[in-house]
Amino acid sequence: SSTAHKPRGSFILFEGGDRCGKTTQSENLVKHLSSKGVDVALWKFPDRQTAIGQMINAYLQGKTETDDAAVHLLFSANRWEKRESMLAALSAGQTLVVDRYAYSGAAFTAAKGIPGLDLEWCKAPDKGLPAPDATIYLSMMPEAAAKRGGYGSERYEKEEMQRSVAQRFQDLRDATWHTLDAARSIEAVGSDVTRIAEAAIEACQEGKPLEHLWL
Ligand code: Z5A
Repeated sequence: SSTAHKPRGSFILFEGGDRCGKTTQSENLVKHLSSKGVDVALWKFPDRQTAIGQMINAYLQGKTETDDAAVHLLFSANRWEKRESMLAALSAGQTLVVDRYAYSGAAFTAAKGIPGLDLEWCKAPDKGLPAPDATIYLSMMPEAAAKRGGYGSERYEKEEMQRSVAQRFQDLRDATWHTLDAARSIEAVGSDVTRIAEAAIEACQEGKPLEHLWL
């Protein structure tokens, strides 16, 4: 009868502009950690499966027009609706590798430059969400990212918007932040990612508490 408490999982977040390699790196990281016996799951925001996520999906695909403030709050609600299962997984010892989160939320809306919707306004609805233990920002010039097969056809996939988003991301840097040069090879970026993730997992095993975002 062991009373040993299983350490919590770590919350490892990928952020960055379009085509910077978040999907590639997050999938590779999950494969690597699984092969080492780490209990790990891959999450992605927006979660397009929920009712709110379907509204976001229609907006991103240009099928609906939604007020910019309203859609910002939908992206935030899409994180809040996942909060309980996120906390449950982490406290059960599962590490979560997450592709985009509230930093994308704030950066994309603030990048639109709409009066009133400044960075502080954009951050407000996400205050208090579970905070990442490590944020891996895949940094890349939008012109270089565009060469990776060109941008897709979704709403924000335009070079000028991506440049503005990159500036807002810089304003959001915090203590969890690790900036990686994402223009390098998949392997070179991946070995930095592995090092950062393993350090974050170890810190959680040693008792690092989960924090609340932007409080
Ligand atoms: N958004 C928002 O407004 N508010 C919010 O709160 C949230 C999001 C959460 C949808 O996001 C949009 O929602 C997004 C932000 C906004 N708009 N934009 N832009 P998404 O995550 O669903 O979509 P995405 O960010 O555009 O993902 P993506 O296009 O799939 O990009 P990626 O995951 O970063 O890249 P990738 O698929 O790994 O790689 C792209 C290509 O490059 C692919 O062919 C790879 O094989 C290749 N690649 C990857 N790494 C390399 C290296 N190192 N060298 C060469 N080639 C590479």
